[in-house]
Amino acid sequence: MAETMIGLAGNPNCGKTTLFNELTGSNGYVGNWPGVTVEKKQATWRTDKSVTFVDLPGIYSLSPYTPEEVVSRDYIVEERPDAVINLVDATNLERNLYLTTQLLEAGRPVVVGLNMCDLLKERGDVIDVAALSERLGVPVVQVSALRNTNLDELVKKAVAAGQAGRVQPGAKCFSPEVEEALEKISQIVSDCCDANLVRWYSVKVFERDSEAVKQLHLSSAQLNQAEKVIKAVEKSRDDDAESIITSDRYDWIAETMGACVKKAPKKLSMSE
Ligand code: GDP
Ligand code: K
Ligand code: MG
Repeated sequence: MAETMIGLAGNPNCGKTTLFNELTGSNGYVGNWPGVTVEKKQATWRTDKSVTFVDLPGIYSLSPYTPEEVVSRDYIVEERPDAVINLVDATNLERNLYLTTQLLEAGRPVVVGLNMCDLLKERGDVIDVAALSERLGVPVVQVSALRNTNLDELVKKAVAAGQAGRVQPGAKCFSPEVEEALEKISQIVSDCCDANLVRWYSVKVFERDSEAVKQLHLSSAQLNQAEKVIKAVEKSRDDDAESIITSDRYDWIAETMGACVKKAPKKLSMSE
């Protein structure tokens, strides 16, 4: 079988280390990512040595502000693992999905592992996995890293996604006005990057993410053209481009929570 590289991405405390150790037997090589003191762990799957996992640092976003975020996004966008497993703490789904919406845009096939499903069950909350998968446009598997539940299925889905090499289009999570602006920007960037990264770079250009924009080598005419599109939306929303992107993501996530999560009815305590 061909070698498969799988990146493990997720928020801090979502259970990534527990998953990594369970999958690999923690036989992993531990070192640092080049140029930064951020730990890098990499090891093969116990079940099949042709599958290698890279444990990415815990992050809340793929923005360029911390070494952990930069390491993670450079790894996904530039080193291009075959697939990414996005481990999500299902008991904190709303907060965790913020990173998920960004990973979906990063140009690699994503499979979502809904972790801590044992705790979710205890609470009595129910996530409609099929509806969530439909909305994200990627496979979603309920797992428990701690109890080794469904981990093989999660990895098999990720290996299959990597071998198919089909990249999800990403969630259409922005307001119509922003989507329209991104469409215009995508026409500017599409000649300058891989087809799988057009959505990623369109959002990055809109956010004026200078690290990402640098990689596109746009002409000043192209940059001016993009700037006009961005400024028009900023004027109409009376907000800066980066905040517009963030707030649209959160609106879409709130809608997703409404559509996919049933909270257990609150139990009344004896004193109430
Ligand atoms: P990381 O920061 O993403 O590497 O998270 P860790 O692997 O360190 O896990 C954070 C905490 O969550 C630890 O106390 C784990 O034992 C716990 N944990 C991880 N996965 C699960 C799970 O599936 N169920 C439960 N109940 N706890 C889990
Ligand atoms: K931790
Ligand atoms: Mg960890």
